[in-house]
Amino acid sequence: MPPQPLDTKIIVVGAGLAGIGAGVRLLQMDESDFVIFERAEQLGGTWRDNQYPGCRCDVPSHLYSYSFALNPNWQQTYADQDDIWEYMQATAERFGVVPHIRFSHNVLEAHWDDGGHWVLTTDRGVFQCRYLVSATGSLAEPSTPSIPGAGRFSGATMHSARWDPSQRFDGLRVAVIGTGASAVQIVPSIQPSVAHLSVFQRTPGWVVPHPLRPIRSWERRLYRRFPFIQRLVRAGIYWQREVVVVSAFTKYDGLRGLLERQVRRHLARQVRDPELRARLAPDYQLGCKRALPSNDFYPALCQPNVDLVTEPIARIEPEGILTTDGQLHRFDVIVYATGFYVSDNPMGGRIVGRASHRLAEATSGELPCYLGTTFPYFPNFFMLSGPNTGTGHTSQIFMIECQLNYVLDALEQLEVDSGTVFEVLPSVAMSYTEDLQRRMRGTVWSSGCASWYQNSDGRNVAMWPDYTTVFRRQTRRFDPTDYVFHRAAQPAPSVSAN
Ligand code: N01
Repeated sequence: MPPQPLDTKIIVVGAGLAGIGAGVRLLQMDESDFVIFERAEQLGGTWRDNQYPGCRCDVPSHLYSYSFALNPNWQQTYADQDDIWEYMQATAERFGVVPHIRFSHNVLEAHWDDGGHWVLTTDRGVFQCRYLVSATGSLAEPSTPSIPGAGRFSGATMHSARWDPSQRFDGLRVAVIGTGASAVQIVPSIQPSVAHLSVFQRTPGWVVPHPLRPIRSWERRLYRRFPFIQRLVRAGIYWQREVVVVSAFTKYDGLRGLLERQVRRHLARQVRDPELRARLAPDYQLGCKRALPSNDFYPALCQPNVDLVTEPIARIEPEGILTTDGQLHRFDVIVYATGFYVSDNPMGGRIVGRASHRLAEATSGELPCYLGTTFPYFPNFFMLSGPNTGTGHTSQIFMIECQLNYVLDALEQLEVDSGTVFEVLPSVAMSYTEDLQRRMRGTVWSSGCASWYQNSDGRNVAMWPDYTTVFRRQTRRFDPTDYVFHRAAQPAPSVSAN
């Protein structure tokens, strides 16, 4: 076991895309006094955890990579889970991040001690640091609904993000609960081998045509030889998505209507049965829930061994699932493709700032937040992929890199006076949050559907409501006038978030 650092300048929690990105950028600015705590034995975050069959990113590969580590070797225009996970491991190795990762260190609690430190209790000891960076990700904690009787089911169950590779499906009767991004990939992957598949749909998704294709070997050679060509392709994808998708989702209803008509044609082309088609047609705006690229989900639903169940689930019996119409559907396996705890991610309850405030108050929208990154009552703290930094149309890595620019600029400025403690001004965080929620009105995300983008009050705490260029501009520089500073070991400034 490596020696435990009792005190280190920076601790990053989580070795997923954000944590590895943070490690690379810290090393690039000659900062090596940091460790990354990772609860698992391997890095990779959501791309390590989601090993269900068919798992693939729905953002094009050339865009879904760090700007400092383009990958000319992507095999397909939309990379599968294996390739992304391998890319993450290769990037962490290549930039020297791996020696900084403390694997199998689960952070049980982190609290600010008012003496200028964060104190972290892990299952491998207690550590402290001056700056804490949370990079635990928003899609990290699988959510399995508490359906009455679930514990009495006599067959096998699994969540899409905790896939059991030893489970065989051949010849079995299988239920998939949910029709989100995970389900539309699982269903066509297992349908050919199962005896019978029932897909339990509560709300139909917008299933859009998938422009997936293999990247040819001559293209890969071209990207290896002339990296600027891959940069051009990447820029083209980025701008096309910004201009078309963000405009349609946030500003121009007419453009959204045009896209909706195209997507409805995809449904009409792929599902000939009018009764099934009607049950699959969404009755809310495109983009309100995450759009689901797939060319094989609808065809799988049309197969004779598949049925779509839209009757609500009443409870689970030892033999299967009972729906509210009194029908018992018998199964050997139940797959929960039911998503994640996002605004109510349990990690939020474990990070405790000044005056006993918990990060959960910020992630659930009770406390204001600044740039999705800093919060009142949380001194010397940064959160990556924090509230309202999510996007449905472009790469989350773009948003993470914007945040990293900001964090690194902050650290550089703060290190001029190394005893400084900083905290965002509540007035700044409040006016930022109010402005963001004001811009959210009139976007597709406020058009009335329910999704994981919202907290329990229906407030959208996940999505960025504008062009990502705006976020990049806002996070370019750390502006000290947005913050209050004091010396470590002095009493914290008296600030109120209200
Ligand atoms: O989860 P979801 P996911 N009874 O929350 C249903 C990313 N991702 O794992 O819509 C019955 O989207 C729920 O129904 P409803 C991506 O950001 C990306 O699929 O709430 N059904 C819904 O259909 C994505 O958005 C990729 O009415 C219940 C489903 O379960 C995010 O992860 C691939 C239920 C949950 O859908 C989450 O996707 C995979 C209940 N009690 C994931 N509770 C790609 O890049 C929930 N549901 C391709």
